[in-house]
Amino acid sequence: MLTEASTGGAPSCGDGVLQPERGESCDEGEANSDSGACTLDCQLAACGDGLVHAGVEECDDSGASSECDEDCTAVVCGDGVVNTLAGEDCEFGVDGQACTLGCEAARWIFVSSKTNNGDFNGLGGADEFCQDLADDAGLEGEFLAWLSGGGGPAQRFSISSLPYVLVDGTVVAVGWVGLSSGELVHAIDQTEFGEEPTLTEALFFNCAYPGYNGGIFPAVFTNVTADGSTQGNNDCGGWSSIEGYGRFGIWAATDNRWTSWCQTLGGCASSSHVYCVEQ
Ligand SMILES: [Ca+2]
Ligand SMILES: [Ca+2]
Ligand SMILES: [Ca+2]
Repeated sequence: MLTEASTGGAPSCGDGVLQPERGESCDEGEANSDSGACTLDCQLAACGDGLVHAGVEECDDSGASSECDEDCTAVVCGDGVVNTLAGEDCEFGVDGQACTLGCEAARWIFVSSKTNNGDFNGLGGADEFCQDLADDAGLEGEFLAWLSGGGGPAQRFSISSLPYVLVDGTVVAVGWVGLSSGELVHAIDQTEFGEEPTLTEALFFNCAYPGYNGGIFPAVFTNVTADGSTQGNNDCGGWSSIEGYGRFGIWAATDNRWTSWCQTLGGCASSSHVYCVEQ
């Protein structure tokens, strides 16, 4: 072991002798380096000390910066670490919060995995139906059903400028403006679990959609026009009856048929989906 006697000089950082009383937490002598395990100040390298420990740290800006995360890794969208200084709102797949794959804050939208006939116990029951499904799937937020009743979503929903995303992060529309434009970026074709919704079987007279026939369609209860307003009275008696007319959208569609496709007598007795939208 080296001692003061063997090195000859006064105790110092860099003499290769650990002197805690001098505030040293290490001393590797000439091997001390600001890019090594022991710094020139005789301190053990640490994330947050502002020095980059080569081979261990990717960066170190003494905390998060626009180019470095707090954990001394480079900023990457998708690494699970939210760095707001680098422009990240969120990280996809973290904490059940809606987020685009580009780390931009978003709102969830999905097709209910469960189906129900036109009797949801009223519009409020349909909203609860959506909220329960979102909660069970671990999706954060307040959810309402894309249905009309005393006004459509244009009247019922909070108007957001954030992208609406599916559970896998796919953007279907950018903000309310996109959602009510009659043209989606991508079909709303996933449930709250990211699965393909089932088809609806009903007495769809005079209703057609390419690729489907035989009275079985990728249908969703709506009674909502493409701009988010109420579409007539085809709302299964205020979503509280299995009788009367029901109006549907097509979850496979990106044009205005996604919400406004076909109405049918008897549709309210069929078991179908609703779109659920985070507010
Ligand atoms: Ca020393
Ligand atoms: Ca460091
Ligand atoms: Ca990140």
